[in-house]
Amino acid sequence: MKSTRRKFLQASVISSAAVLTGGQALAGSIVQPRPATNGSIVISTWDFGRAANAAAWSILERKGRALDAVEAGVRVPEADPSNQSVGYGGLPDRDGRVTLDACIMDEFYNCGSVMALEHITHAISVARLVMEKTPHIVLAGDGALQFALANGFKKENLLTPESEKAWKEWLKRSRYEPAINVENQLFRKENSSYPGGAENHDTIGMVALDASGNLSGACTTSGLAYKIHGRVGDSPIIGAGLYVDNEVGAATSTGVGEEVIRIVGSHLVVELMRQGHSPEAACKMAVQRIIKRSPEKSKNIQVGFLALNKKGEYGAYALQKGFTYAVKSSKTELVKPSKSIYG
Ligand code: SD4
Repeated sequence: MKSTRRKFLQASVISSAAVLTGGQALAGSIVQPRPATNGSIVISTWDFGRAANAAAWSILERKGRALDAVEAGVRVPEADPSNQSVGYGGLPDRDGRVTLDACIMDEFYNCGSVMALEHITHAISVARLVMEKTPHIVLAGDGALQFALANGFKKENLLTPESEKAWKEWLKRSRYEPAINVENQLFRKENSSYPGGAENHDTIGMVALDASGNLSGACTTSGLAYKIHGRVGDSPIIGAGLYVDNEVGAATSTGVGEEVIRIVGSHLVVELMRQGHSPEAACKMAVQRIIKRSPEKSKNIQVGFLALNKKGEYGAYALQKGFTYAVKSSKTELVKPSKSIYG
């Protein structure tokens, strides 16, 4: 009787430990707690993140890997011609060329990136191949295109008639005014003819936590409209537009990339979470760092950060009102306005 009860107790210790460890074998009696196996969550930038999250969720709900989920997720806006800041249909540079920036990062600090890639809709999948098939992290320009073509991608024309029309309209004044999603009425009034200006379209950054408790992230964009040919923003730069540290959390950014690069924004957010700050507080502190450097300039540009920690807690913060983000888990599906410093 006694020995049966002991066996039962031993069995329950092992099975509850197995739950805690996600089913992995135990070493001695030390239990390493890991997040519950049903805690998958995906978050992404802007309203259109909702459709992207749905694609990511179809992988996460089957206990798939966060890396696969974020790649599948951001491919949705990449293929959507109505989204003029990502992939196919993205607004071109000032020479009329659509150049894409993207990066991806997994739970082992593996990462891959493409910069100024032309003619390929799914820049994120090329970035993943750079990560998985080369000893490098970044491929840029012609080299990135050659690599994509050598790996079976087909050359496409990414400039849609709508984006070409917007570019031709812009050429009439040719003024470079990178005003992204600034919900500033005065700015809107003064710049109403700036195509692709104060609209709710932007980079997609996505981070996810999977059923095994692992984090990954992806970020993809056509970058700032009418940029100088060859300009690269924060989005494909590991640590700036995206960072994942599987011990702590993951973060991504959107907005004027130059300001994000200067503070290595996404890495900063992750390090602030490591110090114990919540995702929202970490994002706010990164935004404040941008303001500290350029208090006047920061009033007329947009930058937003979005973060997820290892426990599945998330948060965002932006310079300006108007930044939204989408969340999907087994309990929630929503699009939320981010808090902001101004407005
Ligand atoms: C960049 N962060 O290239 C991007 C801009 C963006 O759509 O978010 N654009 O600077």
